[in-house]
Amino acid sequence: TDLSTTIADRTFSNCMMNAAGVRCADENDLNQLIASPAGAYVTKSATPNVREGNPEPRMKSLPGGCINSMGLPNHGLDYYLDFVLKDQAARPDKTNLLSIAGTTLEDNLAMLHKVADSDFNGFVELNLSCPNVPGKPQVGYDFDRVREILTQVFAFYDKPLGVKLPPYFDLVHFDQIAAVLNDFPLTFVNSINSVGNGLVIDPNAERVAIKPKGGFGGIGGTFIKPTALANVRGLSLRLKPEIAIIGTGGVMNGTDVFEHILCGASMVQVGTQFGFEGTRIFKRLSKELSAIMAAKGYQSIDDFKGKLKTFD
Ligand code: FMN
Repeated sequence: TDLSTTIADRTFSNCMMNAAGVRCADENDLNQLIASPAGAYVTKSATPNVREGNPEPRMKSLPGGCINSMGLPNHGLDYYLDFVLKDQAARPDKTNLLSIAGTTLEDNLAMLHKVADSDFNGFVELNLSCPNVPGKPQVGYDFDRVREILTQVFAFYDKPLGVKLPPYFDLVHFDQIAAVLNDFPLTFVNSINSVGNGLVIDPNAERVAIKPKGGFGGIGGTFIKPTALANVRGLSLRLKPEIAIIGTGGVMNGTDVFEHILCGASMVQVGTQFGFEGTRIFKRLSKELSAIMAAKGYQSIDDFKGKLKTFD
């Protein structure tokens, strides 16, 4: 079976990759992804300068999921831009993703100017959904602000760019965000980031599980799959066809990848479970997805992408 996928004019040998923030923060992590069967990698969301992130404990693993409030610890844009440029020179036929997450519009514009002025020709993933910067709102929940940011970005940025979105929970919000996104030449949207501001507690200690923000944090893993699928499906039904969808959230096994693609994803990212298993997960997921496709007689992901059935 053929697990390759295409976004815009770029072909990826495998439709699975890591999700930003998990095992992609330094050269060692990224080189492991390069050596794996993943179809691409995305770098840890970068800010203009190095950030240490929030105090520990800032992440807690749970059976099948996790809560985190990392606070964007990263090496700063220059580090990741340098890495992707060197990789691009070594493997010019590969497309990878550079995630950026300014905590202000000015930071995002400054970083995008730097990327625009560089030789980077991969995809930028603009993270509009950082729930873990104390005191800052999630841009993705402010539709006018999203429009303002994208207006300023596309005024000068003309390389392939996508946005990483938080989850939406109301069908009217799907309509509203899609109406904004459809007005811009986006290459992709990535849905979803962590489900924001969950609370995990330790009943024995009668205490929260992580230190930042009084214990509130983003939820990932199996808990969030129905929300992720709803967002991939909801956006896939509303976005113009030129905007590809990257499906993220709750992927543990090949069936989960299959379901994301049925909902309309062209590429599927794995966060929490990739954190648990490391790069060998891509071999397992590929095997599991291939087995499902073979049993159903599907040769390529286009045979079932977006073809979810309803009762109507
Ligand atoms: N998403 C980003 O866009 N940028 C980040 O820097 C980022 N950091 C994360 C750090 C951790 C420890 C985790 C668990 C998630 C992070 N995420 C970040 C969100 C993931 O990319 C992903 O959208 C989310 O975890 C849902 O996928 P999952 O259910 O496979 O974990």
